[in-house]
Amino acid sequence: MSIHDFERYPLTFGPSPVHHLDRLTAHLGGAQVWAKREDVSSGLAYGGNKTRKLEYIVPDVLASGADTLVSIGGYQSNHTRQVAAVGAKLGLKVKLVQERWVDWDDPVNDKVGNILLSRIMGADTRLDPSGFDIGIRRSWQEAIDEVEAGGGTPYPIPAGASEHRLGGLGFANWAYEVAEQEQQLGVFFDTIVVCTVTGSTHAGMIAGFAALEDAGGRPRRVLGIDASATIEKTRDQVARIARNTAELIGLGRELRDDEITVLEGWAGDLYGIPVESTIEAIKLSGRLEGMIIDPVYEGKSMAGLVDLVTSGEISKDSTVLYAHLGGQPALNAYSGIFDS
Ligand code: 5PA
Repeated sequence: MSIHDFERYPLTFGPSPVHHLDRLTAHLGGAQVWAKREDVSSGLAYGGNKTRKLEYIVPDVLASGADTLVSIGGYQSNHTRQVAAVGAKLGLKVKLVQERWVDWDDPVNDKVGNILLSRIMGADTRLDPSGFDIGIRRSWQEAIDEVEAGGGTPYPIPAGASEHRLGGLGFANWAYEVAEQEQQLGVFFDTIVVCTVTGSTHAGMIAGFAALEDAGGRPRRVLGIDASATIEKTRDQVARIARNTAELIGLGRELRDDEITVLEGWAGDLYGIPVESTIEAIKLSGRLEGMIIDPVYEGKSMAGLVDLVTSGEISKDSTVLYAHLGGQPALNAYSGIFDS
């Protein structure tokens, strides 16, 4: 079994673009920094990393005969917005539990950005006062039960599509896509920087790059930057999903602990609350590259990249690939931090 044996339902335009961030690279004065853009690779409601994960889940949805996708996230979840878009595209109903994962008192937090888009696309959005947790939630189970009680057939998609058997495949394939793009561009990315919360993005990459390395590829580091602020849970979840995905794609060995690196230090104290380094990173990539990143995820992983490159922890002779996983619609709920 390899990644190529799994069916993929196309939801993206093709490989996501890869480009050099020349002004950011010059500003940081260290490693060469490139980006791979999940935020501009799909026509479905601005895309993002879940769209790529869902490409490997949709065949299972269609085979199941389900008529309703049921998923969960915060009020400003990018994941639930992408589930809403995929449901619209497939002609399925969508039920979303939107929990109060972030204690952020912007008055339009539950009205603009991602949740607004999900509503436009016809999803049934249900607000729930529960706080942040990447685990399996009762409210999600209740929503699934309700669909059944109403005579429907639910297809449950967990938070971030992570705790799903196939959840790691999208980014295992991302690794193969990177290897092909490297051939075309004549570069080698020795370091990958990726934001991690529910884990299957980072985990899929770990499994995919391990398989490439075992097939004779050069070794590289895949650095996950925690944005959950619940580091132990996220580390465990990344390790578990990476190992499951590795088995699924036929790695044929156990992943070593040193292949699973989740770094802490840029999440702040709470999921969803930007700290100074997040805001600086957002302004930096906006001003230098016109590249927009968000305060919940990508701003935190970019803050990590900036520090790691500046400190030389990612060395000057490195070529680093920043995984831009989307997420910009949430900015609308954070206008207060940029109003001066
Ligand atoms: C998210 C997740 P993982 O959850 O796969 O670790 O990905 C982290 C991540 N960047 C990184 C962006 C823009 C993301 O949206 N978002 C979640 C959501 O509900 O949107 C799953 C948490």
